[in-house]
Amino acid sequence: MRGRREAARTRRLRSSAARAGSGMAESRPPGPQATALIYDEDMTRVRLLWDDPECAIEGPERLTATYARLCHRGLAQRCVRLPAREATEEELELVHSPEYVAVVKGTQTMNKEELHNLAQQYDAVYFHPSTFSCARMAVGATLQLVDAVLTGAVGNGMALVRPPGHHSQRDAANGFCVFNNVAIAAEHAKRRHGLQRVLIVDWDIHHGQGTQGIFENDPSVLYFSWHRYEHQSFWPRLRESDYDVVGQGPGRGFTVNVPWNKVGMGNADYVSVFLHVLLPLAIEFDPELVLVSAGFDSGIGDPEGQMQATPECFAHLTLLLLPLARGRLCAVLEGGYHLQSLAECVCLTLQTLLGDPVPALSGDPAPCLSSLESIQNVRAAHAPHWASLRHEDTGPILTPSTWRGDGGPPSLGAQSTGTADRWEPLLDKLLSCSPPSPHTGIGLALPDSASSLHLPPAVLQEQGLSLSEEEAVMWSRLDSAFMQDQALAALGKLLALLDKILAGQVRAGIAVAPEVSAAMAVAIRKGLSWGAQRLLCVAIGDLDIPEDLRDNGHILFLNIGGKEQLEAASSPTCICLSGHEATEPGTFLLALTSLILPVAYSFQPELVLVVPGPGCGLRSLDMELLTRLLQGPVEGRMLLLLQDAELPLVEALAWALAGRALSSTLGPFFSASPKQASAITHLCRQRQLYWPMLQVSGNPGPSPG
Ligand code: Q9C
Ligand code: ZN
Repeated sequence: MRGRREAARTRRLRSSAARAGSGMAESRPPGPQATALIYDEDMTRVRLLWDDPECAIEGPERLTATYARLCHRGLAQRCVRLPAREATEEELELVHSPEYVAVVKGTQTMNKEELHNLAQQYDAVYFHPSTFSCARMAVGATLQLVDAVLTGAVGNGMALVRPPGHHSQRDAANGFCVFNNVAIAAEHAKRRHGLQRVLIVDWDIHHGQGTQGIFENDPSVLYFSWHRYEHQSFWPRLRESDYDVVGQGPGRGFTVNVPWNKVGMGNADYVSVFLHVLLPLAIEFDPELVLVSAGFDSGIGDPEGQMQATPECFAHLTLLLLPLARGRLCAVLEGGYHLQSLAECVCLTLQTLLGDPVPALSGDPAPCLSSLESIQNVRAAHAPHWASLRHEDTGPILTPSTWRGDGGPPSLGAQSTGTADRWEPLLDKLLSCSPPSPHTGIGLALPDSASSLHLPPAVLQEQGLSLSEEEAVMWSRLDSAFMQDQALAALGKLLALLDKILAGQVRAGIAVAPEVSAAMAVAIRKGLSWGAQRLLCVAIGDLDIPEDLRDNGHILFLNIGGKEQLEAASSPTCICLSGHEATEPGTFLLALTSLILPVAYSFQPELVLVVPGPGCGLRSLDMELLTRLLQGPVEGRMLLLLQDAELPLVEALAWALAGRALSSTLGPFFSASPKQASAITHLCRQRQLYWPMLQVSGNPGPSPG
């Protein structure tokens, strides 16, 4: 009997698998879900005319190689193409002085010697007769992108521009930068579109001291930058790049600097800084627009950065930013000097903007001691300015970043320094592998009564057969007398859907069941019987994991907002933040960034189950957010289990699984109650030895047990 059902299930599964894969590479028409790409060959005209090893790395092939790869991957074709334009002088003067604009304008008619002489007046800059036109176009391209996003013509986008902008100051060119593209765009968003809060995320490996200087007094622009610093020995070697420089006057707290004091920082270091520093502040700030100073010299292989973040890391960084400002994100190219690494990193960023699931993050999920010190220090420096950090006893600052002793602090190390060629063998491997071919198909297991939903494309509706009573007893371990026909039908569909997810035929799905705790136990047993080694179950509300599934080493159970469970305190695989206050917006957001996501990134699950159970007090927006972000650590393989009563959530969550922006902004900000905040802090400290991404300081945590 069971055999025949199984066979029938498999047949259905094969035929629908083909359907699930279709129709996913189509470009979207302009609209709030579309992604814009701006690229104009004119910006390849500017190039170095004389011998200068320092400037030679900033050449036209940076753009041509990147654009070629975007086309080769089929990514450029999926974007809405917007024309670039040259910014007006009035627009340049939103940030720059008329005198400086006139100086740059003068380069159009200069000869080589005059260009060279002018360049000597600045640090790490060259000029070309096309510099003025290209630099105006870099600004104009950025403004076109911002206008398209702010008018709703597109949802997000990227501008591939040269020259870069973030080192450029009101009166000076610097570090290959002529006009400050992103700073002008932020000013334009404020003045022309009336925005009150703009977030600038500068993930280039150099400090955007130009941008910082322009907005240091301005509380309407939150500027975040991480940068290679090495205790002030790395270019541009400025005291004002350190973590204790936080802005001035009304702008105090709105400049956030994360110095990297070692090279070799990798994926775990970058994601940790986003989770523990940038996101809490950005959520509290509640931006209306996110501008990314997207330099990829922070990527592996770059000769300037000497860091180790792989291209997928930029997919994760992008994913983590997309919930802000309802996804209104504009990425604008800054640095990036290893052509292959640059091109690949841009691909991963754009792919994420397009809503594709993010690939797994490789490498050790533990941040290094040096990055933990930076995290601790910047959190301590900002605790006075941000409610989301205030509850922390952030502890004393360990070592000032400017500390310079003999040979530096004792081996706190990220991996030791290496030359660019040391990475070449690894890089070739990393960059040559075929592009990820994401299964974007979503499956739904809904009651027959559910109909007329507005669902994303490539959704398949599961038709699985009802379970027999014997099967139901086997999977649920419950007496079948409690099982109604409806429940048997729901479990049958759930198992069929989970089969497809486990087999990789569908990436993610949603199942609705009348008894969600029984469904949860069934799904976990199914995952285990399939051979899952790491299964993360995030249960919200009053849900408990059956005795026989506890502590078997393959399941990590995270319960938010449930009843107090004393036994859980001693189990390493059971993490409970109890009490219904835990699902209030402020507390939940804090738990998400400081507990749920760090645990998930540390655990590296093969499958995530998300189960809003009885008494789940989460707003539907928070469910969307959880759905979107928890896909990061699991390559999108997620099954949501919903109670019948939650059926109205299906549409929004199906879109969240399919990669769409949140349906509204996260704001206004609520802060967690001090009691809840300290409960979260306590849990994080207690578990940080098992789950290293929970760490926020260089101090060792308590020993387990
Ligand atoms: N050896 C951008 O990435 N040279 N500018 C530093 C250190 C200047 C970088 C020399 C680097 C400028 C946009
Ligand atoms: Zn740079």
